Amino acid sequence: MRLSAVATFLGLASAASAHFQMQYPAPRGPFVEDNEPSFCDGYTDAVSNRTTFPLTNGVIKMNSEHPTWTVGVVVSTKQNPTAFGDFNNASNESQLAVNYFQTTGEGLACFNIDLSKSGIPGVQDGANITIEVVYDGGDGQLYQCADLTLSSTVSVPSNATSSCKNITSAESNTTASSTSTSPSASTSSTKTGAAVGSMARVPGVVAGLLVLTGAVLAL
Ligand SMILES: *[C@@H]1O[C@H](CO)[C@@H](O)[C@H](O)[C@H]1NC(C)=O
Ligand SMILES: *[C@@H]1O[C@H](CO)[C@@H](O)[C@H](O)[C@H]1NC(C)=O
Ligand SMILES: *[C@@H]1O[C@H](CO)[C@@H](O)[C@H](O)[C@H]1NC(C)=O
Ligand SMILES: *[C@@H]1O[C@H](CO)[C@@H](O)[C@H](O)[C@H]1NC(C)=O
Ligand SMILES: *[C@@H]1O[C@H](CO)[C@@H](O)[C@H](O)[C@H]1NC(C)=O
Ligand SMILES: *[C@@H]1O[C@H](CO)[C@@H](O)[C@H](O)[C@H]1NC(C)=O
Ligand SMILES: *[C@@H]1O[C@H](CO)[C@@H](O)[C@H](O)[C@H]1NC(C)=O
Ligand SMILES: [Cu+2]
Repeated sequence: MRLSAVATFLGLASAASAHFQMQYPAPRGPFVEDNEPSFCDGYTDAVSNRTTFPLTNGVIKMNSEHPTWTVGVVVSTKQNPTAFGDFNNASNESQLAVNYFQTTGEGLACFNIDLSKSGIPGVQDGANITIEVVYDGGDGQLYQCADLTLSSTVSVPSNATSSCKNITSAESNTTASSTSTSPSASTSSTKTGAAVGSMARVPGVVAGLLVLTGAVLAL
């Protein structure tokens, strides 16, 4: 009984610690793991220290803690988007700048985002926009936001993309933003695999569990 309680706790702990962190552009505030299933990782309001971000040839850098994941990027042109609906257009459909795509691999990943090709009204040089990265690694949709001022003269700082794996196979999907799909629908089949993967990544925990099992049996 004690063992099953410990196993349950460990299961919850390993699931909760496997999320993603946007590293460039900087999110609204420091990553808060428990809030990531909430709008903008729990940061409800836009910040005033916006990142000046390239209108063309932008890049998102992030760290994935799940082995198989789906990601997409939606855009709000409001000065202070405070809810999911602020990322929708007049037809209440999400304004995609990077269409959802699935990829594999944990660790640092970079992908291109060309906002000038998004076709979203108001996305232009000098505009304040907010991007929301929507990620699903098998334990539900997770969100991080960055408040930006777009510029046609800046480019991505070279240190922003250092040591990340280029996963720009998604690029072919960027222009097809009209075919928006729900990320949860495309990843529901990966949930089991992700859960197995996150346990397999913590041999210390598994070893500890075996030691504990041995201890319980010895009593
Ligand atoms: C804005 O300031 C906050 C608080 O100092 C910081 O956490 C955040 O990273 C900054 N954002 C940018 C884009 O510099
Ligand atoms: C963009 O936002 C900043 C504060 O974050 C504000 O000072 C500035 O006036 C805004 N620019 C536009 C074009 O709305
Ligand atoms: C707009 O879509 C969101 C989901 O993205 C939904 O929650 C909301 O009720 C919709 N609003 C209207 C006015 O249809
Ligand atoms: C890049 O370097 C600048 C300082 O030159 C620093 O403020 C920023 O955090 C760095 N960005 C990354 C993604 O390491
Ligand atoms: C990733 O690869 C694509 C295609 O080779 C290239 O166009 C893009 O600039 C690369 N992005 C980064 C961040 O290195
Ligand atoms: C493009 O997006 C669709 C779903 O919208 C996905 O099934 C497909 O795998 C994606 N292709 C690439 C190359 O990412
Ligand atoms: C909203 O976005 C959808 C999907 O991109 C598009 O088909 C629709 O025309 C847009 N509606 C408006 C009013 O811009
Ligand atoms: Cu997770």
